[in-house]
Amino acid sequence: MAQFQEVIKQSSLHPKPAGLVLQYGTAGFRTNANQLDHIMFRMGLLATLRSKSTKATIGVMVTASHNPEEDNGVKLIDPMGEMVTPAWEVYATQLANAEQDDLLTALKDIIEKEAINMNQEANVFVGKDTRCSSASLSQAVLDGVSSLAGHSKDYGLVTTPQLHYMVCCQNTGGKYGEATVEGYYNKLCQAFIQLTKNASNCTDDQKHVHVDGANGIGALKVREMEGHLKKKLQISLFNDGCQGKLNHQCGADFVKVQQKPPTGVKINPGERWCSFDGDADRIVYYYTDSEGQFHLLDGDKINTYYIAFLCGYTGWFRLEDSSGEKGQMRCTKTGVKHLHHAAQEFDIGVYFEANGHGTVLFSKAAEEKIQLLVKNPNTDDERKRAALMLQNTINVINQTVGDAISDMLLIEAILAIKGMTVQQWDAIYSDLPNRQLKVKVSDRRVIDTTDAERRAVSPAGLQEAIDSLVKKYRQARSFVRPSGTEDVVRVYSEAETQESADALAHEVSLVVYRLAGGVGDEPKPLH
Ligand code: G16
Repeated sequence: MAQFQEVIKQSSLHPKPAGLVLQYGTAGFRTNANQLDHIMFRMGLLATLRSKSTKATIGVMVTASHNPEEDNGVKLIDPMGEMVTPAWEVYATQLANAEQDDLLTALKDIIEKEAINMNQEANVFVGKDTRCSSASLSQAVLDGVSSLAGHSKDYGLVTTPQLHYMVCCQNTGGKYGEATVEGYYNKLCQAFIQLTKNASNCTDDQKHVHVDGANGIGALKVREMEGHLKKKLQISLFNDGCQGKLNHQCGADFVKVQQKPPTGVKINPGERWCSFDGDADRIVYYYTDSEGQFHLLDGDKINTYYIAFLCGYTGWFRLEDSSGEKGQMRCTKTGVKHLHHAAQEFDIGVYFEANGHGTVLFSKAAEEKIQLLVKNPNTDDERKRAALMLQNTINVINQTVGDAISDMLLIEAILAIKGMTVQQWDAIYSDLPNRQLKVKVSDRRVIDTTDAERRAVSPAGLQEAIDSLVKKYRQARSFVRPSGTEDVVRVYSEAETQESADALAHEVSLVVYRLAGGVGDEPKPLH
């Protein structure tokens, strides 16, 4: 067919290495950048089909997030700014793995299954992170879009959450905001300034935060945003990409997993620090105390802090669910896409992964109720103040996905409003000592889990072995799961002391190594 001639021509410039098979993981395709050119071209094709099918703008972000600089990857964004729906993840894998001669058949298969009208217009927004490989890979996405006669807008260097935001703004006709980077800064920063304007308890010292930008796109974007904050927040930026390597010995993943500050920075007691990851969709906070002890405030601490803050204002609105309960907890498997959907079921859904990826969702009904209270002249002063506080909170938050910049602004605003130090926030509860390790195995898919990845169902004997190891330690738990972004199995353990948590993590790693086909040397003890 004539309409596919351009696809045939262009795809020969982005050929698939024969036999290469890649899976759409937790957050898209991710592997060494050298293997991704054909994937990018094909994701450009798929995004164009998705756009025709939904009659809406679709996003394609070129990034491998927290992975090393040599890797790259792609995340597909659906019309409301959420991750692409699971049925299309399956299409993504099929299209990515079709051999060169079978590409058109795979494409037509999707068109047929989804009954796509090929005369429908298509619009795709494309963004990329700062990796060297991102420029040519995002060009491959654009080639894919144009070969199916789709329209594209290239946002160039943006954070992943910024691209999610643009897609949502575009598809809501501007109701969510203006689909420009400038519009994003204006919306978030104005809301931050409003939120903090009556924060009289806040000292100048408290308006100062230190940011580790992971040598990535987040650093560039914090620099761009600073002016919009009108000196209401002072930001000292480290790992801004001028010298260091992306995610290397720095960034949210390094700080969370290693439980130490980024290498090469000096943290004075009392200073408040945060780290972004490589595409700025995760954030963790930390500080050191007067004894030089490092303290981490991860996604769990941010989650509980948000909930405590919101509960202080939502009491006015009776936003309990139909069973009359005020709050409910839900656990899902790893991946913000799972958390996001669970959170959508609530009036206010707060979700975070411990790695610092999370946000807050407000239902339409909740937002309308809040707006009505703000506008209603009969609302008494106390209620109006609470409603305004919530309205500004909504505007600081990027509801489409976890966003390090937006989360940082909200956390800073809450600290200012409450006149709290990071130490006081940390003191709300104590984490049990814990440890995360990874084990290389020949095929991570041999590990299968259930109960939101808290129990392993295969290989046989693994869960029983974990259970008996856990019994050896006080207050202990341990979980294993295949990574969705790297070729490894992740091991988590916690216990009453750090020594116990470390010993348990090591013993569980050994079991994984032996039962799940470990490769390379056996895991060594941590001490
Ligand atoms: C992606 C997902 C996160 C998830 C992480 C897990 O993060 O977006 O929700 O927590 O993968 O990775 P793994 O399974 O390897 O631990 P990101 O920030 O890398 O896109």
